[in-house]
Amino acid sequence: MNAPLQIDMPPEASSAPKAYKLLIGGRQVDAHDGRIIERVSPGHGFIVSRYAQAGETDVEAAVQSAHKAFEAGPWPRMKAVERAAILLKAADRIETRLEEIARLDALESGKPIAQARSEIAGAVDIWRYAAALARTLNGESYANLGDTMLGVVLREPIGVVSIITPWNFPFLIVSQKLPFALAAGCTAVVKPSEMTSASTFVLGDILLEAGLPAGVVNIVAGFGSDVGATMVSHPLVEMVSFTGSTRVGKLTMASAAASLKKVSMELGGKNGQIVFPDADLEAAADAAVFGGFFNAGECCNAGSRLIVHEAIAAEFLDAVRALTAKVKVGDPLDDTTKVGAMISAEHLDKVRGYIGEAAKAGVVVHAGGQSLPAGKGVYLDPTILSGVKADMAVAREEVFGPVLSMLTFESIEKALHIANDTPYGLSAGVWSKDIDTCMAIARGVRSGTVWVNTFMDGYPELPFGGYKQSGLGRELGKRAVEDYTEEKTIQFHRGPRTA
Ligand code: TXE
Repeated sequence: MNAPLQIDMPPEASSAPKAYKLLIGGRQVDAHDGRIIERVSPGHGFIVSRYAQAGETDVEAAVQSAHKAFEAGPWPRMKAVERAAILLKAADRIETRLEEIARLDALESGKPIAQARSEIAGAVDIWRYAAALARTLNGESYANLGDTMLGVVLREPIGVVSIITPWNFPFLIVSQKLPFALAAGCTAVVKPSEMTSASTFVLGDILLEAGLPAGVVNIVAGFGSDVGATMVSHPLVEMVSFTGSTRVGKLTMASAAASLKKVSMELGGKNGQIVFPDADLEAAADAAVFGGFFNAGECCNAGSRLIVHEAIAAEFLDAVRALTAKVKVGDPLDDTTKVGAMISAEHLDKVRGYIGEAAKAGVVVHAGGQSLPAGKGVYLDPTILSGVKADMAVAREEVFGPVLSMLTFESIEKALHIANDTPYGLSAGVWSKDIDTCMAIARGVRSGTVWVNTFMDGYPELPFGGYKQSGLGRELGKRAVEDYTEEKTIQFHRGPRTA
């Protein structure tokens, strides 16, 4: 075994933690009762940020402010071109501050800095895409209802939207929601995860700098049980856009149902990559490692189940193990790191629990073989489990860690059965050179996305979301702005009433 990797303390560790205030009504304010949340960098073990911790009184102020900005305007009534100009300015400002935002996300979530940079660059692209959609949002007209009738269907902003986001992609996920809500003319209250709020507060700054009117976006840091829950149940909120666990998604939907709010849900996944013997096995192994260990597996799209044809299972396992041994685990701030820290010690314990259970049940555990950092920090060596059975917890539940479970199949039907045999339906991948095989899997898998000979790429143009318990509704894609609108039918009649 090599000597354990050393984690260098970054300069931030020797200065005071950055402090962030709530954004309410265009002003940065302390929490009503002065409480704060301290975030410890999971990669280094020092307090990296302090956020004002909202309570119900602060949420009330934030919702009232969003409501006022919606009712009094000007935001919902501005020309689309004016709203688009502000979104474009925001995109430019995000690009200018990319390094700062990426570093905050890396420090607070433990993700590798190089990956964080590409997420922020992706977010810039999404803000620009949303700006373009603002200008193409239109309704429908019906001149085919007879000479005396003209039907017009307007797309009007739905109102105040509560946006609740998790810790795994702090800046990217808010960017999959907020710019589309804004493009539609909505106002918003945003709650980032209590563990990774800093970059969302920076986004608040950026939006004010870009000329967003006060109160259009309000940001509250805090916990789900009080802040999140109030954002969902508040009578002045018309829609809830949530990304997080399926468990909390269900609670959120139930609460939103009490006042019949619209919901958009991006929840968990238990995604399979299905590998056939005729595939480009080198590419498939590379994608298996990427899909399993990207963002330390803390990813709804993680390809956490490798479903491999039994004829190549041994060879493929060797290839994946060899590549895994080369995946560099370590300091999130090191440009060459591929797997950084996990989000928290509690989460690490949960993931280790899954590995322990599987081992007890006879599964073979192949660790990546890295020497993990000594001292502070929450790290787990990428782990491959072979001999996993489809009914084991590790094969059915969202582990949310760098753990790849390998299962085998002998026919297309069996592969499909395994892939679909979970409550989730977010994404899947298939590797084969045979178009019929690819088509059979792509059509047969019940999931929102299927990658064919690729894995986990995403584009703002393509809708993203889940079947079954992976969610409700789609984000991104050309209809993303429409999701934040209501349809209003107006019938224009001319002449004497005949009906
Ligand atoms: O998610 P939560 P957590 C999964 C993953 C992970 C587990 C727990 O399996 O291990 O969820 O992560 C807010 N009303 N995913 O605890 O709890 C909360 O404050 C309203 C899947 O972070 O769902 C945070 O802002 N809001 C996933 C957000 O909801 C509430 C992403 C998500 O928190 C609330 C992250 C409530 N009652 C975790 N309770 C993915 N699909 O990518 C909590 N929140």
